[in-house]
Amino acid sequence: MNDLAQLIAAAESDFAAAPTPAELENAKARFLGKAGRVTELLKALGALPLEEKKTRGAEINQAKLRIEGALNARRDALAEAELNKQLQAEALDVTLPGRQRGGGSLHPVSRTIERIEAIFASMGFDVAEGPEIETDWMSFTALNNPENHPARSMQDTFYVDMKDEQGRWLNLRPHTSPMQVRYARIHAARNAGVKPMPEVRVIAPGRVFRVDSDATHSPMFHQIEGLWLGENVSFKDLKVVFAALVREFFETDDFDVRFRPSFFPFTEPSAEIDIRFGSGPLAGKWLEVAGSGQVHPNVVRNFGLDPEAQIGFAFGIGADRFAMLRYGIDDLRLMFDGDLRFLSQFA
Ligand code: 2NL
Repeated sequence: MNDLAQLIAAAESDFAAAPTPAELENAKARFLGKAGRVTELLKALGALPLEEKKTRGAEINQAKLRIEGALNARRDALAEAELNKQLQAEALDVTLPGRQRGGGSLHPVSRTIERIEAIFASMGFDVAEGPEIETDWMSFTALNNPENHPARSMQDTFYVDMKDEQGRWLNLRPHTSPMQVRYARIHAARNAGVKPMPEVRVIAPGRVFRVDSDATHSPMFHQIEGLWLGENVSFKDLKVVFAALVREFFETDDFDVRFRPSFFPFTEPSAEIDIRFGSGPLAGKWLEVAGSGQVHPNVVRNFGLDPEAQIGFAFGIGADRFAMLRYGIDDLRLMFDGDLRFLSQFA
């Protein structure tokens, strides 16, 4: 091997041994720099006779090209290794599942209210929602509660320490009837003089509030009240409507409905509605599921309607109770604890 071949081999092995670009540049300087071995050989040419200078010069230039080639190859290899290292460090695992967003679902009471709304809508009932803070007149007076009625007391009703623009004391509604009063009054005003007066058919679902808290009572619960007024609406219609509700909501034909005499200030006569399933987990037991009655003439008058012309029924059901019966929930408190282990069962 001549000296130039050795030089090339030495450069190639030095370049190959350089682990970083900086060390590669140092190795380059040893061969191609100002005081490098190739440069020294070129400088030495000057001392040679002309003919030798030509051949030797050409040979050195060949060697220089080989060394430069080796240098560039090593540069490329180091750059590629560096790039690969970086790509590896920043690599994305595109097969990694994304972060999941919690699935969210409706609360069993919301589901119950939505289903009951749909059932009543199919029977031509409107759905009316409105204020949870009401006046005494809306919560009690319009509904024929005497001034001294116990339901108005601090023990039963939450009062708000605030008056409205007209200076009337406010309360958290103890039932959704005020919304039906609002609805019926708007209906009466809008249809004043219209003959025959169109029927009122409405349900009012929503939160209601009473001073009551134990295993079976919550200070906040959900009620759905219904109201149907017309020229000739009777208890027979109430029974048909209620049976349709039970049939659709519980998805069974196998039940009985009974009315039991009762008392409410806003209805006369009044009745509790009981149902009894013939099969399933609740079979055989009479269950009290609603209060109801023929709307009291004083209440019809407070709607702005003529009690001689408009007659009908109202009822109130506990939405929480319906949800518990439907889903087999045995503790009311589960409904309002917000425990996801319970709630996710309804997803
Ligand atoms: C109950 C009792 C009832 C009503 C609610 C009502 C509403 C108006 C007029 C007349 Cl606007 N009545 N609602 C009537 C009878 C009973 O609910 O204990 N529900 C769980």
